[in-house]
Formats: sequence, structure tokens, C-alpha cells
Amino acid sequence: MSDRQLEALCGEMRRAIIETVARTGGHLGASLGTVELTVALHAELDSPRDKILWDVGHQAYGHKLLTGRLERFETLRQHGGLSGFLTRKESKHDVMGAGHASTAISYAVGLAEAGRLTGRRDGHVVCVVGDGALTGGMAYEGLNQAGALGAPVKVVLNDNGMSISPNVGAFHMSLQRARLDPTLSRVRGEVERGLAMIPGVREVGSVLKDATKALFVPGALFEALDFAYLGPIDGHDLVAVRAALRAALEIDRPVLVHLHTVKGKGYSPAEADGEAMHGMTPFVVESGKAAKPSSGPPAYTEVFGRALVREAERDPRVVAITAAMLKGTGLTHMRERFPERTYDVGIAEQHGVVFACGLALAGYRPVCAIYSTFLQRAFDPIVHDVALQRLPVVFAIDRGGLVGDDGATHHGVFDIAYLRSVPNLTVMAPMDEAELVDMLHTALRWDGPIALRYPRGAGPGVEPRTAPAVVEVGRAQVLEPGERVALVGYGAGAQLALGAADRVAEGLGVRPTVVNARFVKPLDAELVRQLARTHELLVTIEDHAAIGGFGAAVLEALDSDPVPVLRLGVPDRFVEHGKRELLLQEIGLSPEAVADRAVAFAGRMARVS
Ligand SMILES: Cc1ncc(C[n+]2csc(CCOP(=O)(O)OP(=O)(O)O)c2C)c(N)n1
Repeated sequence: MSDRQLEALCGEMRRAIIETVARTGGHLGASLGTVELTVALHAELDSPRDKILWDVGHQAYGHKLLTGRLERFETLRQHGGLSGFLTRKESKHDVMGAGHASTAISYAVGLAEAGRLTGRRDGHVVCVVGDGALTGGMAYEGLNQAGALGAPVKVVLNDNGMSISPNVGAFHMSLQRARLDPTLSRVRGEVERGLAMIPGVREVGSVLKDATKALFVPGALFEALDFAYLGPIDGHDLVAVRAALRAALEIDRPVLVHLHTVKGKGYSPAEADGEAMHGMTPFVVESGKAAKPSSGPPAYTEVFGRALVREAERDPRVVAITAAMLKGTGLTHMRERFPERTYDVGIAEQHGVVFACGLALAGYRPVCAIYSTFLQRAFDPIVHDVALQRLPVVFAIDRGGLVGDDGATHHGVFDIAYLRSVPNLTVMAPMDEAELVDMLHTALRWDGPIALRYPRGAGPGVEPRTAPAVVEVGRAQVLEPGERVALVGYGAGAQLALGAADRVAEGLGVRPTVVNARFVKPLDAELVRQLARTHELLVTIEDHAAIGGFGAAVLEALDSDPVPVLRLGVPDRFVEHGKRELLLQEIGLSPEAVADRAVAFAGRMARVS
């Protein structure tokens, strides 16, 4: 296709992305910003022989459109439809699957090195990485090794100045300075021209060019890592981007191509508010406003964010940490009220947790507000730095459980398992908004590491008390006394237990006992044993992997009082994307399914006995 045709194609792709995401919801701004880059990559490369890797994969809707998924594009993020990220099973053009940031460079180095090992350099390896993803340490680990190996990877830095919120960090600031200060490149040009006038300099021209580049453009860091640096280039100038890619592909060593792009490019509401338009629910194209204004009780995130401000007002030692999820974790309220006590460390969960340790050592009460799925990145610091050192760090774990449309990369279904095996940690989950506020209050008064998890979206709408109360650590709560069957729920599981109770009563002819477990560590083992002695069946309910989760903790506590335990949780497979309610139904964790499974199990037991 000619350049004119390709430019027209870019317009068509933008329209398809805007119109589809308006219906399905999804990552809008990021994919609008990469349209020209996507077209340029597919014009210059022969995918899948040449390997195009996208970090996170949320900016790759255009790549889906150009690799055979136009027809199915309207199923984006729908149950059974296209994923909102790239996944290996969806297309041979999706070289790697992702959803978490900062992995693409490492994959690319591995692919390039495999080519060297086998002696078959089968195509180019090009990865696209955002400036946000460059706040994650793993990106530097990859660059560092690529430089040392001389691996011929091509890294395209898609620099839009934004992570989800405006990007952070010293490197970002230096990129911004370079972007905002045109004198830097003018001065560099003048210096180069001046040097070229010095007799004898012509012979070492390229060396000097490299030296001035290092002095005047953000390429210095990449040059230090033994990358050739090309840029900065206007990432919406298709011809310029193609030329830069061609130049990079000709160089047989690591190259970084630096593009300046605009998040939301071509759709004015998204250009105007990149943060709000990063991840969208369905919206009206003309206005950019949500199609269905939110109603009902506030999300757990919001309740947490406001409660944290109140705790910080009471105690000047309270500080808050997010890893690039200021809005997603509700810390915008903290940022507004106490900007100097609110830290966005970038996409750096590992660092963020150890940073919290430093603050805790000095007497502060850090609260790390991190999604369950991203906290996986910080597992070693949780063990080695927080728990082993017994530091009073609070983990506010948002998006515990199935998250819905984002799918397998984002479900937070492993945190109970990976936290409850760690000594010194206290691990709890509220069943409603009021308990969330109380548990945060409790956590900030607890002398040791402590975590609370809560699900995505809104709770049942229980108003928090005016003055929060301290919850007794390790004590569960019997919500409804009953007989024969005890439904023991953890966190959102307690709501499921309540929701299932009537149907269980109908099925059994007697009302079941309903328990809000509150703590998985320390577990209220005394109550669990008492339930075991007084009931025929315990049913544990959790929005978490059944393996290693709350139900497993209950089983472990019962070795001397055996009673059948039906453990209801997420099965041992990766659950795909779709509406949360639909997914919960699919895996048998809707209130109705919980009730039916409990009654059927009790029925089978009765037949056996
Ligand atoms: C480990 C991890 N933490 C947090 C996130 C949430 N997240 C998704 S996209 C994003 C911003 C990425 O910014 P950038 O790489 O610059 O891409 P852009 O959206 O600007 O194109 C963040 C923080 C994530 N995907 N992975």
C-alpha cells in the first residue's frame, strides 16, 4: 500500500477502535496512540516470521485488527470473545502473552538469544514498550543483558508521557525535559556543526556524534547500556516511523527507537483526559461520557480511599504507596489531601514494598495499596523484607478475586495462598464496606505485617460506622446460627454464604449456620473445630483458588476433628475474561450455585451414610 493508503488505513483503524471500545469498554487511549506505529511495524516487518512483541498488550488493538481479528473485534473483552490483551492462543502473531507490564524486553532478549544459540536467525525481534513500563525494574534488567550480549533486539519506546496517570520517576522527568525543551536538540546540532569545523575532526565524526548525542538527548542512558539510540521521532508521522524502523533493522546490535506519541490520539475526549480514558467502560462516542452513569453503593476502592484519608488525619505516621495505580486503588483522595505522604513509585511493586520497609523502619505506618494480581511481583520482599523483619507494613489488596473483563492475567486469585504460608503475617478480608474500614483501622494499630483483601466493584452497601472499631485479630463471626451445614465464607465468600443460606435451607429443610471468617491467618481454629463437632458438613466459600486458599486452611485446622469439608473456590485452571457475575456462575460461585452444590453434597453424604 502507498503511504497515502496507509494513512487512510490509520483513520479506519482509529474509527474501529473508538466505535468498538465505546460498546465493549477497554483500553482506549493506549491503542489510539499506537495506530501509526502498528501500521509501520506491519509494513516493515513480516509477522509472524519477524516477531513483534507488545509490552502489557493493552495498546495492541490495532495489531489485532491487522492480524485477522477485524471480524471478531466486536467481541473484544466479551465472554468467549477476543481478549483485551495479547495471548498466544488467540493468534500466531501474538508472540508473547501479557497483561502485566515490563516483560517484553526480557522476552525479546530471550528470543534473540535463542536465534544465536540455534544458529538460525529467523527474523527480527522488535518489542514495543511504553514509558510507563520503563518504570519497572525488569525492563532495565532486560536492557542490561541485551546490551551485554549485543542481542540484536529492537526496542521501540512508545513515549506518551503517561502511565495510567501521568508517568513518574527521574527518568521520566529527563524524557519530559527533552520533549519540552527544543533548545536541547538545537544546541546539539550547533555543537555538532561546530565540532565538524575543527580540522581533523571529520575522521572521528561518528564518535563525536555519539558523544554529543549522549550529552543532549535522553539517549544517554540507552547508549550507556550499549544500545544504539534513534530519536526522538514523531510517532504519528507514519513515514518518519517507518524510516526509523528501517534504519534500526539494518543495525545488527541492540537499538532503541524513541517515539513521541499522544495517548488517545485522534479522539479529542481521550487526548484531553488520558488518565480517565485509559481504561473505559462503554461510552457515548460523541461526548466520551460513560454510557451508563454509575449508580448504587460506592466501590470498595472508594470506601478504602476515603477511610485511608481519615486514618491519615488521625495519625501523621500514615503514608500511602501505589505502584502506578493511583486512581485504581483509590489513593487519589490521599494524593489530594496529603500529597507529601502519597507515593506513586511507578510500575515497581517490588521496589514499592521495600520502600515501605524503609519508611516502616523509621517509624512510619506505610499502607501499600496494590492489586492482588500485581502484588505477585512483590512476593520476595513480602517474605524477605516485610515478614522476616516483622515490619508494620499494611497491604491493602484491591481486586482480590475474579476481576472480570481483564481476564486471566488480572484475576487476583492467588494472594491468600501466597500470603498465608508466610510466617509473621496477619491476613484478613472484610465481608462488607463497614468491616473494610474497621480492618484498615485495625491494621494501622497492629504491630507487625498485616494484609486485607477486598474485591473489585461495589459491596453490599453497608455504611461504615462514624468511628471505626478495632476488630479482634483471629476471631471469626457467626452471622446466623443454624444446624447440620455450616457455610463459612471468607471476604466476598461471606456474602456468598449469606446469599446462599435461604436456598440451602429450602434444600435441607433446616437453616444452615453462616459464618464470616474474617481471618485466614490466624484462622479462628477454635470456632472451626467447634463447627466441626456440631455440624455434618462444613462448606468453605472464597473468591480465590481452591488450592492453598481459605478452605485449605480450614482443612489443616481440622486434622483432629474430621468432618467433611466442601471447599468452594476457583478451580485449578486460568479463568478467562467476561463479566464477573458470569464468570462466578461459570465456576459455580454464584449464590445459587453455592447453595446447590452444598445441598447436593449433603444429599450425597446422607445416601452414603
Ligand atoms: C506489573 C503491573 N503493574 C501495574 C499494571 C497496570 N497498568 C496497565 S497499563 C499501565 C500503564 C502502562 O503505561 P505505558 O507502559 O506507558 O503504556 P501506555 O498505556 O501509556 O501506552 C499500568 C500501570 C500492569 N499492567 N502491570
